[in-house]
Amino acid sequence: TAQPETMGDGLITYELDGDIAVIGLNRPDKRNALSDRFVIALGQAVARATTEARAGVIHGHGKNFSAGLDLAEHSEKPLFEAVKGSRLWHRTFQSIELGEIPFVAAITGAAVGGGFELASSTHIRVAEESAFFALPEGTRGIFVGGGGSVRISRLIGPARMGDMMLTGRSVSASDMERWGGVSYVVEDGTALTRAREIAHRMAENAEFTNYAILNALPRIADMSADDGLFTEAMVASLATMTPEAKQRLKDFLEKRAAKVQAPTS
Ligand code: 1HE
Repeated sequence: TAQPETMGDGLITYELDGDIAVIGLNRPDKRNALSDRFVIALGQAVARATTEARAGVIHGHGKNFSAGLDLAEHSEKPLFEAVKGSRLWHRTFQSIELGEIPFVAAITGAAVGGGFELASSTHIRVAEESAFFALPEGTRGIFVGGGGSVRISRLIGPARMGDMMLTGRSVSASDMERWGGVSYVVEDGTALTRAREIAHRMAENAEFTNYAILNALPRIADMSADDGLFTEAMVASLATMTPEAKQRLKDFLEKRAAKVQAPTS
């Protein structure tokens, strides 16, 4: 394991741990509030991880994942700058969601507003018991601008998202799990460790399959059923043609590959 280094004037920590990249949001004094510079640095770290690693983790230094949009910076913005800011977030988060390697978010403390939007662009969310989620845009007189109206809405449903935005209430990790917004709730102090384990596991998959999971699944979800099934047949057949698939299928048939195990918990 290499020592973590910093990127973006210290806003990001970056560590390569075998096949996985661990990206840390590193502005704990402002609860990892996301300025434009911060989002640009995150995008650079994601691009780097994509060339160096087979899976990634995103976590927050300090007690919180992220307090969302940097409200100090946002309040100064003229209209068109706000549009461009939102589109920067869209590009950056899309480079995660529809990228080349899967990411896990390790969520501690607050995942609020844009912080929840960032988490919703990753592929798996691990939250500590004391983590909480909120969309206080209504309270602040603004609106989600980091892709939340699409991603959070699809994850937990527009009615629940609307409730969170209308009431500004905090939702616990266990309620968010029930809503489908997080996949794992873990003991406090263990989210990063669990996220790393999951990332290492994902990194062992065939690269093309991971790529297809990231890029085919959300697109097929947007298609008609008939178009989706046709696309699925094409992607499935392409995957089977890769040398990795041929080797892995052979390994299974010759009893060299791990079997699927019954769940442990
Ligand atoms: C910030 C931000 C921020 C904290 N922008 N500076 N997001 C919000 O509406 C959430 C606003 N933040 C909070 O509700 C709380 O800070 C937390 C629940 C996240 C954490 O509470 P706590 O008690 O640990 O920290 P704190 O004392 O409130 O904040 C510490 C410092 O961080 C303080 O600055 P200081 O100079 O007085 O030390 C805060 O001002 C600063 N800080 N959050 C700027 N968000 C693309 S569109 C997305 C739209 C949104 O994301 S809307 C949601 C915005």
